[in-house]
Amino acid sequence: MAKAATKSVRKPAAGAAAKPAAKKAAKVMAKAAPKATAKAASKAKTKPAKKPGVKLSMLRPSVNNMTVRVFTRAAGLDPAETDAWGHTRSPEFLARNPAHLTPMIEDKGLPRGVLWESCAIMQYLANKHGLEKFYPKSPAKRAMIDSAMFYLVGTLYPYVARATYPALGFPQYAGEVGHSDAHPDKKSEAQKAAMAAIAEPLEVFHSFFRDGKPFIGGGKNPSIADIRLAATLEFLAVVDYALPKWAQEYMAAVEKKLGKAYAEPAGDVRGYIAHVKAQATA
Ligand SMILES: N[C@@H](CCC(=O)N[C@@H](CS)C(=O)NCC(=O)O)C(=O)O
Repeated sequence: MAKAATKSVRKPAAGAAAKPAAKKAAKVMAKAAPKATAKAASKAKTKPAKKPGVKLSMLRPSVNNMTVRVFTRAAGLDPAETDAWGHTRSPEFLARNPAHLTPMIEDKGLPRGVLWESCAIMQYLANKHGLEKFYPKSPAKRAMIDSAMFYLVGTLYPYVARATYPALGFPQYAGEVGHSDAHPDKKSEAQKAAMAAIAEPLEVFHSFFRDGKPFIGGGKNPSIADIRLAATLEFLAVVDYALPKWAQEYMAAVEKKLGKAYAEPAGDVRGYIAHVKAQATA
């Protein structure tokens, strides 16, 4: 999402919808607690300390943000999230982050105190906390993850943005037909061309990067590149893009492996898509 998107669209209702279920779950947990044995309690005490929390500024409907929200949860980094909706161009935000982009993390160890770009954030946090499960250390394996992520951000994502942003109500990038005063037919043509162009890079992720394995990089678990890809594909639901069977199964496999860490942030994106679709048909 770019530019004034934060002003032109409303917040999704997904968070609110998820609350009763969370309350119910908390109740069930509280009921079960007294049954825990002393043995279990002492075991819990010896559990390794939780990794420090990550200060994250984010926008709920965005898949760029969903990427880091999923990763921090899956990695047990306990994100302390601030909703930046409507604040990304405030003088305070711009003073720290002149690119006005989210996701953005704050960390004293960083030369400028903040870091944006979803992939750079995941790489930094994985490096800092030694999370090899998500970002393998071997240079060759790591290079494949990096290549997949650069290819996604540089090639696949612009097509996804041009195909979905008009339906999402997000502004298009300057210099593109969607951003111009062109006739709506021309804009629709451009949107359809972008949608048609998605198939090729998508297939590259399947045939080259996955290469018959469940996940990019060949591991048993989703890597940071898988989180980035699965989150990106979530947006395509807004234009009813017919994902190939492998991609549907792949997204389900990423979600199954990551569980709530994936489902919770995905719920915000899906809730927003349901909201804009309902508005379009109303
Ligand atoms: N390539 C970046 C894209 C970040 C981006 O476009 N962020 C948008 C939300 S999707 C944003 O924060 N826009 C607010 C603004 O520009 O004011 C990433 O992967 O993090």
